[in-house]
Amino acid sequence: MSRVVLMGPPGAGKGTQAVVVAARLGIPHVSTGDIFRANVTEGTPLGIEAKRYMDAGEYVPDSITNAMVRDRIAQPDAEPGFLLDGYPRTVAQVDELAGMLAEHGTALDHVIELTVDVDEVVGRLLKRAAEQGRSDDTEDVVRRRLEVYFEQTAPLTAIYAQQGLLVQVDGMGSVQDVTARVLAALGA
Ligand code: B4P
Repeated sequence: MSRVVLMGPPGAGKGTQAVVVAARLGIPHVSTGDIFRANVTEGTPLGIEAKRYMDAGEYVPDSITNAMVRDRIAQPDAEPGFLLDGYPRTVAQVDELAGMLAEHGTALDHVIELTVDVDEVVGRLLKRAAEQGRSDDTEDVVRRRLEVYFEQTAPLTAIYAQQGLLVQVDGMGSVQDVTARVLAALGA
């Protein structure tokens, strides 16, 4: 059983690694960013609300995000475990997640933080902007996303370190090299 959180700044490679690692562990990949984007594409009320924040580089409010994750991890496929990609991102989300898991009589097993230089993440996101045109990958929005990350999400690593859950993994280098490091950190 594995309940894993994958953290790191925007562009650290969370989504890229999460797909491969979740498949390898045989657990669902739960990406709050992907769920928001699917709702934006479908034009749901959740998507319309989330898009306002995402396009500005801001976080979607905790109340919306927490309710969405609560529903997702209550699905039967998440019972044996899950890989959370991009959640939690705020202290309130950390507390909410711990509460949700306690209700199921479980807790997190691993928190992996991908560490990458700021210049590298900006370069990766601007490259993706050129290739895929994601509306939150413009230079101004990328800079704002990084500011929000350092203000609101970077402090979470101290919380998980204190709980003895945090393992930092070097996110520089090729996708394959980073995958090997993440799997080694998980003992997989
Ligand atoms: P996310 O979808 O989580 O976006 P992200 O932080 O940019 O990471 P992503 O997974 O897409 O990128 P990756 O690093 O894999 O969030 C988007 C927005 O949703 C947030 O800004 C926020 O508004 C909202 N949101 C999501 N979760 C939320 C929450 N919990 N609370 C509130 N709001 C929330 O990859 C980036 C690029 O790098 C890709 O092009 C990839 O190909 C490339 N890359 C990856 N690894 C590489 C490597 N080793 N070498 C070279 N390139 C690499």
